Amino acid sequence: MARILITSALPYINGVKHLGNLAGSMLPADVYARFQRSRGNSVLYICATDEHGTPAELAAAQAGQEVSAYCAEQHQIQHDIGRAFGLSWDWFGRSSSPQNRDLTQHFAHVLEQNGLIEERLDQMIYSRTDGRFLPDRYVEGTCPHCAYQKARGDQCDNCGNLLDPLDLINPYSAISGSRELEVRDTRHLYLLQSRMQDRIRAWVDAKAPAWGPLTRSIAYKHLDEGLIDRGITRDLAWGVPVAYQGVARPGLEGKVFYVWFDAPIEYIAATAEWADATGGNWRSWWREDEGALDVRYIEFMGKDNVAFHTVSFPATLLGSGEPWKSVDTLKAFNWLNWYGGKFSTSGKRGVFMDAALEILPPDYWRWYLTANAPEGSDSAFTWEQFAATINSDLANVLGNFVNRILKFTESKFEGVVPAGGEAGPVEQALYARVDETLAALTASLEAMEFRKAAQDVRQLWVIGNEYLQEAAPWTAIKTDADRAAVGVRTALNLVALYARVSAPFIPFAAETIAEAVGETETAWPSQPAAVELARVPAGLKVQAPEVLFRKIDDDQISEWTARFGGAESEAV
Ligand code: B3M
Ligand code: ZN
Repeated sequence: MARILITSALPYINGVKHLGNLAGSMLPADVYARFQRSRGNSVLYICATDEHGTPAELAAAQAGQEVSAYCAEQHQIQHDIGRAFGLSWDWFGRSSSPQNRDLTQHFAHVLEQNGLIEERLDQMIYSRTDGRFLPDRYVEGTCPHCAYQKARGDQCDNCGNLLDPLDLINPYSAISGSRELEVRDTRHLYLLQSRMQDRIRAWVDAKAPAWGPLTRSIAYKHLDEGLIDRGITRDLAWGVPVAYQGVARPGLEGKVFYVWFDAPIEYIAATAEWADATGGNWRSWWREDEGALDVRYIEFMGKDNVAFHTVSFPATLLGSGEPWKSVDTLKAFNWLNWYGGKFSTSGKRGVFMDAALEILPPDYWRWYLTANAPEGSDSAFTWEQFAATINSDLANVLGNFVNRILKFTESKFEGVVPAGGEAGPVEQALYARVDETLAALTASLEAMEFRKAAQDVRQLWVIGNEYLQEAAPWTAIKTDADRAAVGVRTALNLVALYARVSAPFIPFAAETIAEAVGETETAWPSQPAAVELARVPAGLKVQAPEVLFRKIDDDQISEWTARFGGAESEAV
């Protein structure tokens, strides 16, 4: 039994996430976690809300709430929606937890002891209008790399480059819009990444063979450009105080750590939150001197987060000189776009996780977003493609198969799995195809190739349809009762198999399908098809489920296009 630690990028606390966020981190992490659990492995899937920094402060201000109250409320909302999507986190923590405060302060402390943190007199943008410093997202302006006019102080959303607020051309305050900005002195801590260049490159060299091309290219781009020292504190009120064991660092009273310093540490701290709540042992997952040497650690995230996870977070972990577990496989995703443009909260473009569940059950989204995961390149959501995928894959291929054979069993065999007959050449041919496709599916999931995996599971459904077409028990029943019995029994066994192999993708429907044929086994199939397709016994009572998947019609497409925007709405 392998021990597999899974984390997905921590969603910012500033409001419900859109489908692009879900598709590029939490959903694939969940599919993978479910798959590995069903393989019998010991899986710990950890996520949390990222609650510090300017995104939290700005959103709370906009909502007219205290930051702490805002975060508590939004955390609960994100938690509940994630659960409604079937996200099977073992723990969904909060980066504002005491565990994260302690660990963040611990890391800063040991990094400083190791000579890797330096206090510097800094110049920061100060707004006279707002009466405060404007770190990171508090300042916006034109990107020096790509000329995008709404680049944020910490990163350009358009080209992805990390920025310093001082890099921005024509900066203005994100609070007041004021351009009355000046540069003032302020003291901050810097993590001396420049001194860790060789160590981090050696670490990347060792890990990169297990990464995909997207992750590798981003990691080496940053290494080749040369690592720069990074400010890890901010003039903000909300965050982890720059202190150690309750004592503020002299000269930096009232300041907090930078959100990107404490956020990845929350992967560890959320595991500690989980342990405190459940009695688990978090150190055995994270400390190589306490059992974590045999842990395989996999991170899921969008491409804009990769630099932080291949350079910055490793700098924290390696620089500590302590035996922390670091990532083995980093699975990065491109963007899911909305009709070729970006999702936009302010522009009301795109579907957000809460609205998605208002209009359709979670499995519809899970299936579409996995089958069209932005893996090799960006992918674009369109209602037309969404409807076509659901109607074809879920309603026609899977739903019809399940429904047809169960209805037939009800009408011709009183809902009881028929006895009699033996597998013949048609079944042998089916077994061979199932064996081959199941092996491909297992390999795709192991490799975290989610589009391919969705194609493979769909192919298994197709194979069932083709088998049923050929076995044609509705014809056989007129002349050969045994042949009809074998066909029906085999098809019902296919239904049971589908429940098991579809569960990582569409867990809710998979449960309904399993119940229909009395399948209680949830383990991933590991036996030859001849064995796996002989589990549902003759004599068992089965029952057709309520409609599994409803087709999406043109009226719905028009309605949703009007509600959520579509091709005709302006890109923002
Ligand atoms: N909250 C950014 C994002 O959601 C950030 C990820 C943190 S991962 C430690 O894209
Ligand atoms: Zn840019």
